[in-house]
Amino acid sequence: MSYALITGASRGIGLAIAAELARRKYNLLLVARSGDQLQKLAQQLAADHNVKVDSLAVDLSDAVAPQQVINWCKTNKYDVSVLVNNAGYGLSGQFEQYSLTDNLAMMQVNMTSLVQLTQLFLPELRRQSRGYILNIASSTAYQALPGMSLYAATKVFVLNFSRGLHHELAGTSVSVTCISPGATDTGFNDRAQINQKARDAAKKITMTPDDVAQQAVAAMLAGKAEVITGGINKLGAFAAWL
Ligand code: NJP
Repeated sequence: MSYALITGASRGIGLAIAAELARRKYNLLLVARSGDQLQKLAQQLAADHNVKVDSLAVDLSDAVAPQQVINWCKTNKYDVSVLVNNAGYGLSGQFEQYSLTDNLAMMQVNMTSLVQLTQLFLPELRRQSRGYILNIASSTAYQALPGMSLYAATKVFVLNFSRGLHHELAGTSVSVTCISPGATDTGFNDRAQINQKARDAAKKITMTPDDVAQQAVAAMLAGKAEVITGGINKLGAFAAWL
């Protein structure tokens, strides 16, 4: 079996997707910044699922990181048939409170690295008998989100880029799926420092990362264009909390 490469695999939804793919006997390539954590997870996933797992510590806010990722795959002769663009984070609060440097770093991780990795890996995916791209957008891509304006905009980008590419590649051996999770119990909201009222409300509708991962991988393998986990009605409530 060839390899599935997952960005943001050190915890949360990315780790759950990695485990779900391992359960389906994909070998894994785990990518994130936390190298020690990735190595521990690689050992555990390999032992639990009897698959090959390797990891690479890179910072995807660095524009050269995607090239480092593909160089690593080429050097090690890893055939990649699944690319999961999951790494991402949210800055919350007023747009003006963040520096341009902070905002550009989030845009690099959430959007530009995703585009770079997609561009770099597409020829490799086309060489496989079947290739998949799974992009993680967000429930916030479907509505204006005061308090997380730029984060939500990066996810609109991911959603519409994925939709377009899905149609461009229709009829080829590569399919593109975009999943938009609703609130998921990963600690994302704590790290984004979303206000307590919103965090408390989110807890009431939160899914587990495993739920999201199962739906995401099933949709990807079925070649679906777009899936929202959590439900659109619940999304409407989210904007009002911020
Ligand atoms: O987030 P979290 P989730 N370079 O914080 C990695 C979207 N989403 O699993 O680098 C490389 O637990 C980070 O690893 P590390 C969300 O926008 C979520 O909840 O070691 N990697 C970690 O593995 C995101 O796109 C919810 O710190 C970087 C991972 O990314 C995706 O789902 C709702 C990095 C983040 O794990 C996963 O989110 C929704 C960098 N510079 C969409 N920065 C939700 N949780 O409620 C971060 O609609 N990472």
